[in-house]
Amino acid sequence: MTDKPTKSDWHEKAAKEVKGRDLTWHTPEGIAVQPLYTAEDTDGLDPGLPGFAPFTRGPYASMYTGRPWTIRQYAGFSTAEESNAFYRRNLAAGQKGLSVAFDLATHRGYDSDHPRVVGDVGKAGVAIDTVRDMEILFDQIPLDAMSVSMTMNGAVIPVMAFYIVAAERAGVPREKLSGTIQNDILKEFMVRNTYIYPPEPSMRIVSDIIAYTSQHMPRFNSISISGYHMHEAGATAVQELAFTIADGKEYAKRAMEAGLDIDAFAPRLSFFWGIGMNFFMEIAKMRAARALWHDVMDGLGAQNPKSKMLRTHCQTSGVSLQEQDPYNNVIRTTVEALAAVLGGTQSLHTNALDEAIALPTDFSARIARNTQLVLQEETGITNVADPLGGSYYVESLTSALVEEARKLLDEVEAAGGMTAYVASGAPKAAIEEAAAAKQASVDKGETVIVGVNKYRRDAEDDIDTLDIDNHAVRESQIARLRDVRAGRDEEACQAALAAVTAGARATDNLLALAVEAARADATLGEISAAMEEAFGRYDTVPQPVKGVYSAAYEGDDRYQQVVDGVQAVARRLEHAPRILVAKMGQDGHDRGANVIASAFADIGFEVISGPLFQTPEETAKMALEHDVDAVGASSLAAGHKTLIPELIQHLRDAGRADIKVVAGGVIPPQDYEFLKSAGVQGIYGPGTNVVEAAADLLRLLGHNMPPAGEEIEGET
Ligand code: MLC
Ligand code: 5AD
Repeated sequence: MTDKPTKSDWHEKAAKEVKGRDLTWHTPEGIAVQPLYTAEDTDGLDPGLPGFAPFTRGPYASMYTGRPWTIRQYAGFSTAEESNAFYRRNLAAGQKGLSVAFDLATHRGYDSDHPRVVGDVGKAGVAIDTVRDMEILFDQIPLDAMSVSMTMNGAVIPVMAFYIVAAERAGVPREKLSGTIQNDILKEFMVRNTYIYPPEPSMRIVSDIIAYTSQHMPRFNSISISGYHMHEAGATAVQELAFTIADGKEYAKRAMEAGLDIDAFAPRLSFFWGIGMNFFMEIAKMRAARALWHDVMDGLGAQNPKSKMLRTHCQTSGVSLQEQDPYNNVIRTTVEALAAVLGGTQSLHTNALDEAIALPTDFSARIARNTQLVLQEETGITNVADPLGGSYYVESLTSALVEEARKLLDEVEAAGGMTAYVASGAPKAAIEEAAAAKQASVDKGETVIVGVNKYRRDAEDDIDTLDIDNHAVRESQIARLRDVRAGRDEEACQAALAAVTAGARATDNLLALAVEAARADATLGEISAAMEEAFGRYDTVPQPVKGVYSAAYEGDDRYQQVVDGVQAVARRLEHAPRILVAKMGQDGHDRGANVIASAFADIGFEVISGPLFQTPEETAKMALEHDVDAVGASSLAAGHKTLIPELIQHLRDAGRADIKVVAGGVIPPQDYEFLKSAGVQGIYGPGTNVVEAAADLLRLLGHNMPPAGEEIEGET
């Protein structure tokens, strides 16, 4: 009888099979994943049991055997009437919880009639200006039985107030409301960008909400501490874990400093992860998060086990989905949803297949929802709690992530906690660096995306997409605003708004004051402005990272060809070609703009990064001031048809039709002709190779740039 083979026997045999090739996989997290895991790797690792500290294996003992995760699809568009109808259709078809997506005007505290938001009303979410809108949004939906998540951070005070007052008018007292408010401002300053006020008053708003809900709304989760947006911005799993857990710790500490008992609010803190294609990494991330959070809360002195038990929502990754060959997105979302579920999520949103093009249609929303229904009702996955528990690989990876995240958590702690760390700009820069490295790896084909940088089709099929007539939505919102303002007791309303401003200057609970203002029919813009009077509005200028692209492309011929092209154009123009990377409207998704800005700067362009939230007029003015050769407008929130033509008009009016305008981001192919006839000279959708986009811009600037793989025929 031969001896039982050992791990080193395996290594020897495998090495022979692959002729000595190194099989270690170095992940973006800096973890060296081995080609095989055995019991040796989990020696000394004990993940415990589901429902017991440190909850690595899940917050509940029975997990999905007792109750499956909540199918909670994030949705909202157009008017409250249209979104309400969409919600009710979805609930009838098997969705279990609601999740409201607000438009960007609402996020940023502007009523629909504000001149800065003309391109944004009703576009990326539903427009909510008044309690009346909120009542319509939940018409015939029983708020004492339905849990409702609201993704709101900037204008969180008026939105919570409207929700409470709308429920009250429907006969449901606030004590009975169950759901979640996102209320996570730190990640807004890092990656999502829908802040309104400066960091300090913003942090106070978070605490005020935690205080109010812990006192009056026992079933309501006061916050959804979100890693999702970091994930989407390009963060590694370790960054997402560490920064999110550190955010949570910061909120808990603030609430304690405000005099709250940790066990009075901590059981209602909840989390939110983004789930991408790195299957086992994502599962391990969710398990590691629970263990890390347990220890953080333990360290802060929590006694109640529920205070230390991390419950989470997950959303499959938007950036992992592609415009090219979009049915592949169904496959990606299924794999990601499976990871979320095997990681033990409490609630899940699955993205629609048209994610990279537009908001979901009834059709794409159905497929997305059914992805979860099939997992829940056809696969048997729900019959065992934490089915991957004890997997050598998963347990090892979980433990490696805990270890790596702890190092980063220590760094945050050494910097004085997350508010200070965010203010230093360090986490944003680290995430942007990871994003640029990832983009370079995709552009070089090292990271494969099927149908995009490999197996690309010659032609794409058309798919139906949702288009929203934002002019019509804006008109109807303006009419309702007029109605509400005409019907209210103006004196009482102004008094309530003055009380909000006074309370903001003092230390009164802002949500309690806003509930009074909402009862007096103050609008979202008015309540936000009342606080802005005390707090001011916050602005930042993007600072793209440098050198990541050039480093990743060192020695690459095509890259060098484009760099040479830029230099040739520079000789002709007698200056480096100047490009303004612009973000117009209230769309704060700046990953794409930042990646473009850092790559183009590395390639040799002079890049001016415009601030977020510009009007087309402001962008045109900036283009003229800097005398740029081109403007690249990045749009991910559907404002492109309104904002970009307006920009071009302003440039023409100023006699500068020669400035090239190109567009990038989430732009449906159906809109390409419209934009081109409006004067847009290049359109770069998701999946664009950044180096090729630069080559294309050189062509627009009159340079004889050959296609990839060909020699230059002679300089212009
Ligand atoms: C659950 N329960 C169980 C159980 N499982 N009881 C016994 N045995 C089990 N196995 C109980 C729970 O205790 C709870 O009751 C109730 O059932 C509901 O379960 P839950 O786990 O609390 O689920 P849910 O209500 O769905 O809440 C999940 C959550 C919450 C805690 C993660 O915060 C949530 O729903 N978040 C969603 C956030 C969201 O949708 N965000 C969208 C972001 S989109 P009790 O009595 O304890 O309450 C976005 C995009 C963008 O951000 O950028 O715009
Ligand atoms: N409806 C549905 N999904 C949306 N998302 C954003 N806005 C909406 C909306 N109004 C999803 C997309 C996006 C992520 C942030 O949330 O998947 O990538």
